[in-house]
Amino acid sequence: MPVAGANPPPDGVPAVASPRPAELLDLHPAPADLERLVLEGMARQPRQLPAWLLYDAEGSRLFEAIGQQPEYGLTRVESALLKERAPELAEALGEGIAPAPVLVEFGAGNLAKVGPLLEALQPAAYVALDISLNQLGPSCRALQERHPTVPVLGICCDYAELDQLPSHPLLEGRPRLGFYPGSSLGNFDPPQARELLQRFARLLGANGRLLIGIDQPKERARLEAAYDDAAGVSAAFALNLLRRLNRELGGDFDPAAFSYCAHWQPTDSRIAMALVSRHPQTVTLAGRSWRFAAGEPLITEYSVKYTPAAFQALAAEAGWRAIRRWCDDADDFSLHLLVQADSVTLRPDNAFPDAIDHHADSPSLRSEP
Ligand code: AVI
Repeated sequence: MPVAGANPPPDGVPAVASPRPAELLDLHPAPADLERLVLEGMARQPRQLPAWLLYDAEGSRLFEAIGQQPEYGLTRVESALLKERAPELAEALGEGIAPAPVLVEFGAGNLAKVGPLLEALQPAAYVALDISLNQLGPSCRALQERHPTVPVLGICCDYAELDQLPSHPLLEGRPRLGFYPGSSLGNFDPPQARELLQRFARLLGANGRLLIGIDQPKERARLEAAYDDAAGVSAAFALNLLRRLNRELGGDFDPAAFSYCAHWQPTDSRIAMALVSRHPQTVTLAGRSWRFAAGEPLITEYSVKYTPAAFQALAAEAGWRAIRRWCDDADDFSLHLLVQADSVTLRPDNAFPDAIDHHADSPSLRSEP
């Protein structure tokens, strides 16, 4: 269902900056689905809610603020990689692909990372998938103005549940390249992450490729600080979930009765983020009562960190072949380029199949095949 496009320019004003308005499709889960998912999560032991629920309008704003905290380096490091390496990323991503592809970004958020890639790749269209309609609409319109030659389509949806991309003229008859930045794959447990990568392969179609950002394990103190920053933004982000539940599912959570914590769990190579009940209490949600013991957690998110080898093994289980990796100087974070395992990779002259094998020349950013 189309919900909004950028307003056309007023009469008499030529549309020079943007030849077409960004389009938006709204496939957000219905309130009934939200209630079912929350009830399922509350019945789990420990209680755990889907991470995408964190991203209402306020949650999206707070997540952007997390990206600016000194302790949370992921966003800065990935953005620098994308900016500095855009030409070679685009070349590797689009190598041998014809006609001009559609670039599909999963979990696009505020669309702040894709600019350099759009410039370098010049795809036939850009499709942004995200759960937050509030953020997606203005972000798509702003992006369309900055990149008037690339048609922009926003699709508000839970991309982890999408069986196919909606039919739309921009998506017809074009190869699809995927972009999944931010290490959001880490917010799914490994079996779900494998399924998600398989889903992306189906959504992108035969010969689809995927450029994906993956955060790596590092020292406990750094990780725990990144997910529990001194300014309290990560805590506010998690506590905002309770306000959303109160508002949308008639809950009576008292945010002051929960404390936020983020712990590194080395066995599972993940940060566990939780709201912990400060004392025994009963909460009403979706017309039911839920008892919390003192110290009982409500898991808001996990963030799994993958070494390059662990990620590449997971990708292989999902039918992808990792053909190249870019990382920062400290090797804290990687961008991996994946091709479908049964596809052949063509040299630019399309002469014969080969694995791509480039080497980095920048001292601060590295790449390996
Ligand atoms: C979106 N995602 C990759 C973030 C992460 O790092 O796992 C979510 C986040 N939650 C708290 N801080 C960041």
